[in-house]
Amino acid sequence: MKNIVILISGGGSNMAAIVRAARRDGWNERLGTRVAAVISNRADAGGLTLARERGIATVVVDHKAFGSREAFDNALKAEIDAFEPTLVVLAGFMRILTPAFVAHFEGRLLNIHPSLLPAFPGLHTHQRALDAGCQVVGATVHRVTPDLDHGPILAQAAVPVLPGDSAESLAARVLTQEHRIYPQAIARLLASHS
Ligand code: NHR
Ligand code: GAR
Repeated sequence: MKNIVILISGGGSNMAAIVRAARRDGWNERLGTRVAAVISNRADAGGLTLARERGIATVVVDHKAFGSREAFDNALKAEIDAFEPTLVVLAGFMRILTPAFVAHFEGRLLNIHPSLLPAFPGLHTHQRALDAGCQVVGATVHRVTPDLDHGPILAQAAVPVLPGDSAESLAARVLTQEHRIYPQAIARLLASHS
């Protein structure tokens, strides 16, 4: 069985989209894959409730309980390793990961970022795209490397910026596309593993 571990910090709608696709498209039967666990750095992440409702194991590793990024990453690494994952999927996970953590999971770490990379790495992407006058924005699925939001691109989707858009309305339009391309990219990767 190939295990997927999903890391979240918030609402978990991308996580839920992946779980939905896994069940709808029979990843268990077709790809020998299951979502084994959802891990959050925040105990109050809404996505934890969604995961529990779906019968998925959940773990909290609170970054505030650790004195350094290295200490947090080591604890997180141990919790993830317990599930022997084939893929570790960042889905709205908000902590920058250390080079040692990234090296440990090399080739197994993916992220979805809410911009058309290489434009707008980092935070507040939608406001920055509006401020720059972008007419097209989107989301990118990429491999995680030590260099933030700069890993090889696996999938992208574009959406238009419409008159009167705010960062919030743009984020919502992009998010619906994230829910489509992230499960697709993961399924494609898993199929190529077997
Ligand atoms: N880690 C590495 N090494 N490489 C990447 O490409 C990563 C990563 C960790 C997370 C997601 C990324 C995004 O898609 C991601 C990609 C958090 C921050 C950030 O500044 C930036 C980018 C991303 C995630 N985080 C602050 C920090 O100090 C905390 C912000 C908060 O807690 O709200 O870690 O956008
Ligand atoms: C998504 O738009 C994701 O791309 C973004 O946060 C949202 C999480 O939503 N990720 C980042 O900004 C990472 N820094 P979700 O929790 O509902 O999946």
